[in-house]
Amino acid sequence: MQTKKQNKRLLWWSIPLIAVLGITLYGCPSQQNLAGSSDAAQKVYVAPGEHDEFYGLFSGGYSGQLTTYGLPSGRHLYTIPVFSQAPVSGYGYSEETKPMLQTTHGFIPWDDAHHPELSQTDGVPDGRWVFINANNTPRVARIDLGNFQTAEIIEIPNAAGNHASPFVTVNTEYISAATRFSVPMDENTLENEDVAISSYAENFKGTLSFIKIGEEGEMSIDFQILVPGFNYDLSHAGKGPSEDWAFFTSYNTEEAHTLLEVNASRNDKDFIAAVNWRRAAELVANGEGREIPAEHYRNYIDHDEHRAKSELIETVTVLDPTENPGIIYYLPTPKSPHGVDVDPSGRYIVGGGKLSSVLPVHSFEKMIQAIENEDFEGEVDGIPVLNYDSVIQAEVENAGIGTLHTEFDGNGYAYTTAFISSEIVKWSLETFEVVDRIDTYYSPGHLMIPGGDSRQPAGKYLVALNKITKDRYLPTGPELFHSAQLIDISGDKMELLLDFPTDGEPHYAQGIAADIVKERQVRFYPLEENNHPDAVKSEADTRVVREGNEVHVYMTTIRSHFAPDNIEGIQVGDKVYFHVTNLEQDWDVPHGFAMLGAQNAELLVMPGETRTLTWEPKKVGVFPFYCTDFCSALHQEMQGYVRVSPSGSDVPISYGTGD
Ligand code: RUQ
Ligand code: CUA
Repeated sequence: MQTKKQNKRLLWWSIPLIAVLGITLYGCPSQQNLAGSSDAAQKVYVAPGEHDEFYGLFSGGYSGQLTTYGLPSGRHLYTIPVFSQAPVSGYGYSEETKPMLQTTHGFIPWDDAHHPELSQTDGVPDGRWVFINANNTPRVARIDLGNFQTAEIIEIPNAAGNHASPFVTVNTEYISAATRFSVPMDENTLENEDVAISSYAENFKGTLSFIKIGEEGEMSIDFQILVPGFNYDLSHAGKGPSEDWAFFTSYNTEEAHTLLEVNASRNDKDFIAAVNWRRAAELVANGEGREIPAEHYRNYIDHDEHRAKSELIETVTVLDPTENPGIIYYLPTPKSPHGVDVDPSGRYIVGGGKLSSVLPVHSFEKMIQAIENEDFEGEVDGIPVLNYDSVIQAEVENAGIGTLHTEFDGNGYAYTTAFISSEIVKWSLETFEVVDRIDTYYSPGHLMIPGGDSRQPAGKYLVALNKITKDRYLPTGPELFHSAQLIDISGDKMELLLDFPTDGEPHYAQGIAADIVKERQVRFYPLEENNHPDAVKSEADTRVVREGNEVHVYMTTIRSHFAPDNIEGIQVGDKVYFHVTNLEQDWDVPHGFAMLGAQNAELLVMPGETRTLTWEPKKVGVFPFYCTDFCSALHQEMQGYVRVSPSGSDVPISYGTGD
C-alpha cells in the first residue's frame, strides 16, 4: 500500500526519524480519492453570482506574494503583490512601487513569503490588515485589506531567515519576528562578522524582534532580544491568561553548523522559548536595553501622494536576557519542534513534535507555577530552562508522524498536521486523546481553520495545505502546483469536500468571514485626493516636458484613449518617464500602459491613480504604446505612437491628441 510518493518521503525524512525513534510507518493514505459523501459538492457549491462565506488569504511561498481564495468554493479571487515584482500590475516596476522593495542590500525583487497573519482586536481577527514575512531577506509586510495592496514593508536587521514571523499579539500591539538562522554577531554592535563558520558555537547568535504596530498600522522595531545561536522556527502569541507572552520554537540547540539533518537532531529535547513581551516592552519603555546601530529600511505608501517612500532607520534597541532576567524562559520540548500553537483559551501551548513520537502540550498555568517556584532544570546563556515534567500538561499519543502545525475549532478540539503519515489528526483538549483522523493528499505542512489561531475560531472548515501533489490533478510536467484541501469539521467525523491547486507554496493561510472584509472595499481613488506630484487631473493639463536628456510625459487615460497619443522629439539616449493618471472614477476600470521595448513591465493604473513607467529607447523609429486592459468595446483603439529620432536630432518636442 505504499505509494511512490511515500517512498520518496521515506528517503529524505523518515529514515533518520525511524532510526531515531524506532517506530514504523502507519496510516498511509491510499492513492484513491476518499472524498466525498454524496453531498460534498453541495457543501462547496457557490452559485454563479453568489459570494463565498470566507476569504482565505494564502501565502505564496516562493512566489513572494499572497493569494486570495473564496471558501468554500476554492475560487482564486486575487493575487496581492508583496515581496516580488509583479509584471501583471507593474508592482515593483513602476516608479511609485519600486521603493517598496528597497533594502539595505539594495533593491530586492523577490522573496519567500510564508505566514500571513491577520490583525486582531481582543484576540479576534478584525479584517484591518494582514501581515506576512519575507524569509530570505528578513522583512515583514503589512497589507491593507481595504484595497488588498501592500501598504508597508519593514526590514529586520540582525536577523537571517525571518521565519518565526509575523505573529500578532491579541490587540496587534506587536508582531514577533525571530531569526531562523543564527549568524555571527559582534558582541557590542551585533554586526555580522567575517569569522570561520566552524566558530559557530562561540560566535553565532540569534535575535527575537518585536515590531510595534501603530494606530494606522505603521511598523517600527521596538526591541530585539538577544538569544543563543539556535534556529528559531515558529511563533505564536498567547491569549487570555497568556496574552502577555509569546512563544517561539527552536531547534538546533546542538548549535551544529553542518549537516543539520543529522547533527541538529541529536538532542532529545529542544526548546520553546516563552517570552514575556509585556515585561520586555516595559523595560524598554523605562530605558533598559542598549541602542545599537542597525540600519534598516521602512517602506510605506504615502497615502496622500499614492506612492511608496523609503526611510532609512539607523538603530534598534537590544535587550540582553542575562541583564534583564524574567523576560524569557525555556520549555524543553521534544524533538526539533516546528510549529507552536496556543489554544483559544490561552491555557495550552502545543509544540509541533516534528521528530517526536508524541505531541507535547504545555500548560501555561504550570509554566507560571514553575517560574514562581524556580523549578529549573538548568540554564542556557543565562536563560532558565524549566523542568519538563513540571510544565507538560499532556503528551498526545498516536498523533501521526512528523507533526507540524495545530489549529483549533473553538469547540474543544485541536487539529494537527502530520507530514510523514499524510493526515490530519483531531484530538480533544480535555482528554488529550485522538478522536478522529483523515488522510490528506499529500504531506500537509500548515493547516488553517478561519480564526483557528485566534480566540474565536469559526470551526466549520479546515484547509490542509499540502506540499506534494503528484496525481491529484491533470499533470503539468515536472512542476505541479501545491494543493489545498477543504475539510468539513462541523461534525464528529472530518469529511474531505474539495481539493484545489494553489499558487507558489502556500505555507500558512488565514481565513476570515467575508462580511468583515467586503464592506470595507475601496472601489476607486477619488481624483481630487490624488496629490501625486506628477498627476494630471484633466486632458487640458497633459504635456511633454524635456529636462536635459530626461523627458516627462504627463498623460491621462479615459475610455478609450490616451492624451496625448502622438509624441515626437524623443531621442535615443533619453530617459522617458510616462506619468499616467487614470481619470476614470468608476469601479473596476483600470487602464494599462505598455511601451514597445520598455525593459520593465506594463503599468496597470487604477481609477484615480498615477503610475510612472520609465523607458530608455535604444533604436530610432516610431514605436506604439497601447492599453493592456480590455476596458471598453474600443479598447483596441486605445493606442498611441512615440517618434524616436537619433541623439542630437533637431526634431522638437511636440505632442497632441485628436488633430
Ligand atoms: S512553515 S509548512 Cu514557514 Cu511550517 Cu511552511
Ligand atoms: Cu484602456 Cu483598454
